[in-house]
Amino acid sequence: MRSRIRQHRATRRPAIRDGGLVLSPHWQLWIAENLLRGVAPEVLIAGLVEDGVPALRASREVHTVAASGALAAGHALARRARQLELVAAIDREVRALSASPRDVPRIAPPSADELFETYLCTSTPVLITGLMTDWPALARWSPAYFKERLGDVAVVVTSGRESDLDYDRNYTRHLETTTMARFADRVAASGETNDFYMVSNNRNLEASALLPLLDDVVIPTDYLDPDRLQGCVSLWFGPKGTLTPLHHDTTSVLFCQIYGKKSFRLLPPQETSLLVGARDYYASTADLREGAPVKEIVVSAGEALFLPVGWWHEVRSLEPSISLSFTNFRRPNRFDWYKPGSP
Ligand SMILES: O=C(O)CCC(=O)C(=O)O
Repeated sequence: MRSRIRQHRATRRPAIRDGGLVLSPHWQLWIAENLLRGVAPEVLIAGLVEDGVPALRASREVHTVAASGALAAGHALARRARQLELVAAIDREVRALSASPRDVPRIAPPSADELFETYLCTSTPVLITGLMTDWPALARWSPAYFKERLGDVAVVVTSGRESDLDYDRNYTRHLETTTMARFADRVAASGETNDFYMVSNNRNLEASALLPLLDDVVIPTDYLDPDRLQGCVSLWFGPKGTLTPLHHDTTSVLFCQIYGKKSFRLLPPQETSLLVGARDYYASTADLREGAPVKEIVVSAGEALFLPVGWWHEVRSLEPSISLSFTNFRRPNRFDWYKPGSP
């Protein structure tokens, strides 16, 4: 039973005032949290006594917290949290029954119905091979091609990322305007680095100057609505070594790799409670408990990863890389309210 008690180190010993015991707020929180976790009052009283609080006083404190209105309100929320934890646990156990729980299935292009019914509606990531065989971009795109075709175009990139641990969340502090020629040269000349990267948030495809690039792309119109490209397609261009930290989006994404390779680490939305350090849309793989059901996959040029909304993903480029990501699905795809990392 004691193992269910969350151990708090008291910052100071309980203080005695006016002849009555008034425990520090730290201790009161300890009592309240453990009562909400279902620990019996007697166990908490015994814990306090063990720490030197006289038995009568310990009993009075525990029973006062137990009878408080705030705790009654907390009980309903704690019950709801326990239900959600159980839902996550059953989901985890059922997924673990899969013959290869860590794998992302690799399939030939599914019909739109199959993509939406089998993968979107069950929240299952899937790697689609052969979707892009007729894209001219596959044969053409490279840093040299971008320089030659669009060298004079002004682009926005992120730079100076390595001096900031929180570079992705703080991307507005790292904006730099350059030309496509200068950026392509930088990518071609650099070795492995995470210091500069053209990312989705740079919104370069929202300016008309880069739109001719989309002439090299054959939009899979069964899945995506070609009339809703504006604001729904993003360009990622950078050297080997870029790292997009663990985060989730509020849309599903069709991630198309055109040049180079990237590795993905994926964690289902149901496992968000494993990411104790999650803030806003971001978390860190350093937060991941050992044994967390992370899926890993390498996406090579010509392959597309369908990532259902809410899945946490961390993305590392294994080579100089160019990718496009699309969100204009022919199914509702705005889940802006989904913010499990909010305080
Ligand atoms: O390619 C990357 O670095 C990140 C891609 C990503 O996070 C996305 O498309 O949602």
